Order: sequence, then C-alpha cells, then structure tokens
Amino acid sequence: MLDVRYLRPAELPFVFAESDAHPMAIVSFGHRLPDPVPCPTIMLDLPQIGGSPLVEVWTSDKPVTIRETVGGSMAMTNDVLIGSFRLDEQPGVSLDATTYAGYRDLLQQVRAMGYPHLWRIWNYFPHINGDQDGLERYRRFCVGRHQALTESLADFPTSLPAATAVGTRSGPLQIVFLAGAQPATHLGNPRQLNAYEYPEDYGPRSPSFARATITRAEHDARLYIAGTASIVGHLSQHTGLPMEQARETLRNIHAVFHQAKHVTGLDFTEPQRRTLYKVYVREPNLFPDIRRALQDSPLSSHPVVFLEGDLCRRELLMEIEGLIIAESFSS
Ligand code: 3EB
Repeated sequence: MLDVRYLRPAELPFVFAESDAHPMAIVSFGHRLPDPVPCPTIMLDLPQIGGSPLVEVWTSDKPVTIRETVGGSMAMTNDVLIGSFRLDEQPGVSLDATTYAGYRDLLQQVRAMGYPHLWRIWNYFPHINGDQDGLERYRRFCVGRHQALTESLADFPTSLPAATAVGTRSGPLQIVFLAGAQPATHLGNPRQLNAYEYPEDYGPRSPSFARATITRAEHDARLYIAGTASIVGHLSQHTGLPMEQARETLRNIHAVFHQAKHVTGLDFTEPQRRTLYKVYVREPNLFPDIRRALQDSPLSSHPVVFLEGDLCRRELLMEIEGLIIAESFSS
C-alpha cells in the first residue's frame, strides 16, 4: 500500500532500513537533503514556515521500480506510478507552450508504462501571478494544460484529477503526478463551481482539475483533497482577510468530506484516519493569523506542513490540500 509521512531528514535512515517500506519519492521544501537517498527526490522552492524542517516521504510495501532521467523520474509499483517532471523554461518560449509539451509527454509516458489514469497532480512554477506577453503566467499555464488534456485525456473533463497549482520562488515548471493502472473517482464540491467550468473571466481556458479524488486498493481508500481556497461558486471571498479566508476554506473542505461520504459511504473525518495536510501561505507574516484560524479544525489533530507559496489568484492568501488514508475497511 502507498504510504506518505512527514519526517525530519534525520529520520530517513530508519525508513530506508524498514523492510516493508520501499521508498518511491522524497519531497523537500526549500532545502537540499543532507545525504543521498535511494529514490527520486523532488525539491520545491517553497520554504517551510514554522516547526522543524520536514520532508515528505512516499513509500510502498510492494516492490518498487525506479526510472530516472535528466528531466524527471518515475517510481512504480504494480498499481501506482509517482512521477515528477522538471521543465526548464527556455527564453522566447511561452509558459503555455512549455506546459503543453510537458503534459503531452506526461500523458504519453503514463500510458506507455501502463498507468493511464491520472489520480493526483501537483504543479509548481515561479512568478505564477507575473505577466508574460500580456497574459498572467497562471493563465498561460492553464491554456497549455487544457490543450494537452483535451487532446489526449479520455473522458475530459470528468476524468480530471485533483490538483494543486502553487507559485515557487524559483525553479523550473515542476509537475508531480500520481497515475494508476485502475481508474479513480473524481469529486466536485457542491459549494464551488467545477474549476473546469469557470467562466472566461479567469482566463481564456479554464483550470483543468477536480476538487477531490478517491482511489481504492483492496483494503483501503484514499481521499486526495485538491488545493482548496476561499472560493464560493467561482468568486473569491474575503479579499485581504486571511483568517476569514482560512475559515471559508475549511467550509469547502468540510463540504468535500461530505461529498466523499455521499459518494463512497466512507467517513474520512473519523479521527483514526491517517491524514496529512499542507497549507500554502502567500506571505510568512500571515502565518500566525492563519494558524490561529485553523485551531479547533480537522487540521489541529493531524500533521500539517505550512509552506510559503503564491496562489493562483492574486487575492488568495492561503490554500489547503489534504490526503486521508482510510485503512482496512471491507468493501
Ligand atoms: C481554485 O479553486 C483555486 O489550477 O490546478 C486550486 C487547486 C487552484 C488547483 C489548478 C488551482 C488549481 O480555483 C486555485
């Protein structure tokens, strides 16, 4: 089974010594790993805010096959593939063209490897709110992603997976993805318009992602909650008010849990569920207020990493994503 943990780098040798935890990927935030590791690493220039530095460690109890190339890596078990691509932006090439090429390659590769179903995607690139030749870079990214996915993803848009798109301080366009041999179930949020149905006010092509995705293995299910922000319908709420944005985001997450229960019958909010959250915060000085607003929420009883990153609408000050693992139920 696929497992994810937040650990201190010093704890990594103990993971590598576990006989039933084969490392698939390690994600680090704003720093390099002190020692070499036996699996692909994904370095994101998203500085961690608060707490001791953590890394995100993906492992499986099943045998893992790893393929690393100059521009990326893939780690696979028989049912899931974790990949990461690094796409350097070339002078004179627009971000939509770079994104289009990356996504086309991604789809082609997951298909060729036998994992044609997209489960979860994270997109990271610098200057997300910056302008490139008269269009915001996030909107250019959406144009390229939309073009590749409409061309080559079967059952677009209902097969779109949960996703995150966050602005880094530096680096290439990085696309991190989970793809499966079997299809997943993608959810909407009744409080929010599907992003793939946003009106053109938000860019010439809509953002191609689902609000959440549920994957099932033999005896467990996983709920991936996409980057969730203070948006109701398609409108941003509480401009300039970080605590209010955090509370609105919690209402959206609550609605996703409700929808997941409606669709699967599983209550992902039960306290024994293994749960991990990430909170992306636009400015470190917003952290104390946002953390306060998240006290007494589902986040307070689970591991949370706060990261400094830019969000895809200028007025958004924070965004939350989650992963909930529901173990050993009988279906
Ligand atoms: C939103 O709901 C907020 O473009 O992949 C959140 C998660 C957001 C993913 C994406 C964008 C994306 O529209 C922004």
